[in-house]
Amino acid sequence: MTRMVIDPITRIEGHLRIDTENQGGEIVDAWSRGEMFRGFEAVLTGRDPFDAPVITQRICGVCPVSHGIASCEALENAFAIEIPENARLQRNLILGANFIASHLTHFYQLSALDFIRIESLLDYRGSNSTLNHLKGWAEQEISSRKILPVAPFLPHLEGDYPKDQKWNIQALEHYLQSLEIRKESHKMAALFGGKMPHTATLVAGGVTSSVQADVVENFRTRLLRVRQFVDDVYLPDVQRAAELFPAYRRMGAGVKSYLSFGVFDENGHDFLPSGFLNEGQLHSLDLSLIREGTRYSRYRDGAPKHPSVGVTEPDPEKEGGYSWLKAPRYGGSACEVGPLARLLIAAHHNVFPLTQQLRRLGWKEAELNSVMGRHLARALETAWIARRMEEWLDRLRGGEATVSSYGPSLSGQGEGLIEAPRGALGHWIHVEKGRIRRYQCIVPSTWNFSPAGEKGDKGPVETALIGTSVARESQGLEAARVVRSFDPCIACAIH
Ligand code: NFE
Repeated sequence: MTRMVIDPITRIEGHLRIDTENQGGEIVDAWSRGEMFRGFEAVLTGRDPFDAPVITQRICGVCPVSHGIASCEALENAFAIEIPENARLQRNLILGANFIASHLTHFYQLSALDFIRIESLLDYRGSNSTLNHLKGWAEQEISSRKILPVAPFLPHLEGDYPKDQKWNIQALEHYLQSLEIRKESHKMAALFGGKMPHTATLVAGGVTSSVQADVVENFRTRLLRVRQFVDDVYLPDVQRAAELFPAYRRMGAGVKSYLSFGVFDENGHDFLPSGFLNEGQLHSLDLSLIREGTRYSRYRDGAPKHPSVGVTEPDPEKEGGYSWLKAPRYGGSACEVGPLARLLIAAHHNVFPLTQQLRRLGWKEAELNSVMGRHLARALETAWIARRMEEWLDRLRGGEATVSSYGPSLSGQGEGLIEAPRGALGHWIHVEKGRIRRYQCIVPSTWNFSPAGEKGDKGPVETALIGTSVARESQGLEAARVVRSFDPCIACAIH
């Protein structure tokens, strides 16, 4: 038995360490360890509740929109505030643009380098000036220090990269192009959000930006360009990666329990619906079944709690505590959340044509529970949302309200449940005498990267790692590929 430690896991958001025990070149046990505590719940306590959407957006620069909307919804739920249709649509558009930016960044900047042979840069003969610049840099590095690769394609673990030169070069070109497209989607979010990454317009009661025809058309033009890239480049690139790495259509299978809170409110129902999918059976959500435990977390112990009564009391030296993440469970089950969960649940609701899409692409549904399955689900979801965004644009009404008025409220309790790019996100607020008495968040990566639960049951990523073959234990590339397929954000997960 050997111990493998990857610390830090790079090309992710936040501070994650993975420990595994390996036997015969295969992972037989795994520990997911979130490494940095910040304490947003403590920051929020005692403050004006209407500051929460501003403060909670600072949990993360990748998915701030989801935190902002979840926080607004928690306040609206606590104080019975209705929002106008224009606000609902603008929130969908800001969030949709953020989903696109997040998913593109995850594939190209964070994950694709796991599947590209960077040395191919030395044979580049094309006219892309940035790639030629990087090639020159790589040649210098090789002659002086004998090392490759070069920034920004770092760090790069040794392993089984493809020999297909066309793929390697094209993927590097797309890496650079995607930065431009990501910028477009950021600008789209800023058109209604005021600025990005942390928007200025999300408030309890709606969105403070009015609907202007030139802004709508500006958004539409950028959306067209983004859609073209997603359909013609991103989705085919994911397909090609899956062809080049067929073993990863089996590797990294997770817990087979999927959770979604539902997202993109279309006047009472969600475009991507909520649900709990367990062993192929879809159940409607019962939020009272959520508990967060801390048995193996660096927090003071106690029975697992519903987030409406949750507490966050750090205990850095706790015996047995190996992560700063808590351990959320739904009805006692560890759940995978994120694009794969959303698409499977949407397919079970018959609102996403998964079977047709998979047939078109040559996939079997059973292959989705894998590293490549998660990448494919993310790309399919991006295309699906981007298409729907045109309809949300069409439904905006100039001259009509975007925010509702409401009187001051001094007490209440509420929850805001939404999907962030990485999965199910919940904010729970308790207000007393005009101040926040308690605030708790359960965040997508907390579900996915959870440490063991009360009974020692492993979290979703820990489960997905077990059974993974590792060719070079000093590198751990295969484990890193499994981990990155979940798109970790440990800044969010610990908050
Ligand atoms: Ni920091 Fe986030 C998303 C949220 S994370 S990126 O998506 O909420 O797990």
